[in-house]
This record gives sequence, C-alpha cells and structure tokens, in this order.
Amino acid sequence: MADEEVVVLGFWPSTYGTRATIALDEKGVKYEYREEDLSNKSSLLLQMNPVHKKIPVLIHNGKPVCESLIIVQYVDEIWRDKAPLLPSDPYQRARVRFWADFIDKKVFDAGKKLWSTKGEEHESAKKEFIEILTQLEGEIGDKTSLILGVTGLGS
Ligand code: GS8
Repeated sequence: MADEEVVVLGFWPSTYGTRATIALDEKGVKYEYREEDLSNKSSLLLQMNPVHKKIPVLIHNGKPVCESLIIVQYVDEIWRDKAPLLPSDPYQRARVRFWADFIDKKVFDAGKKLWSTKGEEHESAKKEFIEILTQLEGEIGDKTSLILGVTGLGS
C-alpha cells in the first residue's frame, strides 16, 4: 500500500517486540523502528499506549495498535496479499492461538524465572523451563510453524 506510515515502538531484548517486527518483515512492510528507554518512556509511548504503557506499539498512519498478538493479527489482516501468518481454517487458527497463549502464559514467565533466580530456585526453574519447551516441541516439532514459538504465528 502506498503512502503508509508504519512505526514500531520497541525495546531490543523484548520478544514481544520481536513478534511485531517479524510479522512486518514477513509481509515485507517497511517501517520505522524506534527504540524505547523503558526507564524513561517517551511521551509518544505514553500517548499511544496509555492503558498499559508497554511496548510493542504499532503505529499505523498515526493510529496505535497495542499488544503483540493483536499486532500480529492486525498486520495479517491489513497486508493480506502476502505471506499469510495465520491458517485460514478456523480450527487450525484456534490451535495456533492456543499455543501463542501458552507461550505468553508459560514460556515467558518460566524464562524470566530462569534468568532472575540463583541456586536451588534456579535449578527448579531450569527443570520447569525444559518441561515447558518439551511440551512445545511435542506440539510444534519441526513444522515450519515453529515460528509460532517465538511470534505467536502459524502457517
Ligand atoms: C506484554 C508487553 C510487555 O510486557 C504484549 O505486547 O504481548 N502482553 C504484552 N512489554 C514490556 C517489555 S518486554 O518485557 C514493557 O513494555 N514493559 C514496560 C513496563 O512494564 O513498564
């Protein structure tokens, strides 16, 4: 689409932010990436996401879309003509959403526990993390939709 203005507010270590940029990259959409300092949030971020005040935010022609999985779906709906991100079958779409939700509820929390603990707590976090990844691997295997693991997308 011509004359599009697409901006992503992100924070480099954030896998939530990566979801948004991978979706845009897959679609071949050009965008401006703006790195946020989360300890000193920009007025643009506060204005664009006044509810959660979090990245990522996709700003499409001046209008904000917040929450990484909602951004992925929005990108898929707006740039329909290239690289479908979600399956067309409603049941398969539901399954992809289930695993994306699993990642939000399990993988991210367990990952955080892993790098923020030490000693015994760390060992049990490691065990938990491996169990979760094994579960995910069992579902996703070597499907090309492995990308789902990181982005919440499927093929
Ligand atoms: C989570 C975004 C988030 O936690 C999504 O987009 O999927 N459910 C949301 N963003 C973090 C950075 S990544 O850890 C964030 O912006 N934190 C700032 C804050 O909490 O003040």
